[in-house]
Amino acid sequence: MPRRRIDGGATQPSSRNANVVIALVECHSGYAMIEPPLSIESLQARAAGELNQWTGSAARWSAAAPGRVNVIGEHTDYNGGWVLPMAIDRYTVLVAAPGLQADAIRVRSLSLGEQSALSLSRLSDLSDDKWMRYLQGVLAEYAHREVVCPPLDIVVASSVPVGGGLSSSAALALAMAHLIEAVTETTWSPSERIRAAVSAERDGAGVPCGMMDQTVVEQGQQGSVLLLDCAEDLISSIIPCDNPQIAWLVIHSGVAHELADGAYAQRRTECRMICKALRVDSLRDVTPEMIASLTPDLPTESPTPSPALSPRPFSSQGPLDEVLRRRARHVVTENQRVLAATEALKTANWPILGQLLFESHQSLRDDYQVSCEELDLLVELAQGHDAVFGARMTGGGFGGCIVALVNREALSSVATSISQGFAQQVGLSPRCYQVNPSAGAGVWAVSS
Ligand code: GAF
Repeated sequence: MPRRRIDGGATQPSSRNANVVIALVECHSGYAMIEPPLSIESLQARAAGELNQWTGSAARWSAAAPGRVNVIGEHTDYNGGWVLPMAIDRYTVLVAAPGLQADAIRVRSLSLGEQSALSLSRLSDLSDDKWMRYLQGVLAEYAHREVVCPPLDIVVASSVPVGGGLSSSAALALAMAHLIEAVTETTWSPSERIRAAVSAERDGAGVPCGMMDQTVVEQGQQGSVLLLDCAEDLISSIIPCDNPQIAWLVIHSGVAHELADGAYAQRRTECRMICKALRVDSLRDVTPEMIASLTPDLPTESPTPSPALSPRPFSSQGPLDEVLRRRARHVVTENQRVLAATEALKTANWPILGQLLFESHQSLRDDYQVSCEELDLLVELAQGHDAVFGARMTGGGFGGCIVALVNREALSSVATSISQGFAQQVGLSPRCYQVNPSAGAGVWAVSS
């Protein structure tokens, strides 16, 4: 699978050594280790300043939505399973003023350094700019139900890393939903907004995603993670996790994940094939015994992961293909891990929770095959540190970030040690963020 680095260069293991010297120089001059968060107010002030410079208008409306980190439960949402995500204190903020161009929504993104526009009378003509399609999709969902936005000039400022697997797209879509409601003086329910944002991602951006990201971005709770039951699309419990003993460290591999390029959709297809073979509606209904009965020869130890593995033609009568069995095993065991992790979180049993995170990563790497070398290296480096309880890739995969559960007292030394180990092997200092569980999306008053 082609991967793009955030800095635009190709991922070339062979070119790594050439970069080591540069990275080591960075090490000696001191890393800016953990990037401090930017408040919603400061993001809003930046965006409002830009809007004023660009159009001469003062910001009249504003909305904000957080990114998310999924603690555990990956690729289970579209299988009717369980997930355990939190909204985080990294935000996408939109500010807007009445538009100066008739029939147009004009948008300037400070984080992307790009500007784009779309026509309100032709919302179904997909924008050439992928990021614009999230806004367009949400506008179209509101327009279908007669909530018609007037022309607007919008500026986006964000501290959610793009391509990091931290749901920058769901944050953009849900901030837009709240902005439309502020402008049109409408109020939709959280589940209506979530559905609008999911449609924007599926139809506009072409990613056949589940509901996890949009649900937690909309309904996140300060200081807590959400246990979501994706069979019912509901929050099944809210679990406090702002314990002073621990910290959540997110480290970006520097590899931009691309969900729309086919591998995500391929995993969904594989899961549907398994359901057909087992004659069940969803993998939620599959037990380990059902897989075991079909896989007498499946080794306990996973083979070396091969990105080229893909399912062979499949007969619903015969035994499950090796690749499909592994996909099923990931989903079924991951659901069990989410429920076990929920108990560990409730009882503040960090060693058990940490172990479950490591096991989840292994399963995603070997059975579901959605990790990459850089994510594996980050998890391996985390595993070598005493103060790390557990770590795993988070989000859709194929790049993006890991999340590590860390003893808070040692947070800074963990970040330094993982960053240095990564820089020595890959030639790049990864970006590190300490994230805290935060509240979901909403309208944000414009400060004068
Ligand atoms: C992406 C998707 F958008 C989610 O719905 C979910 O499937 C996730 O990948 C994997 O757990 O973030």
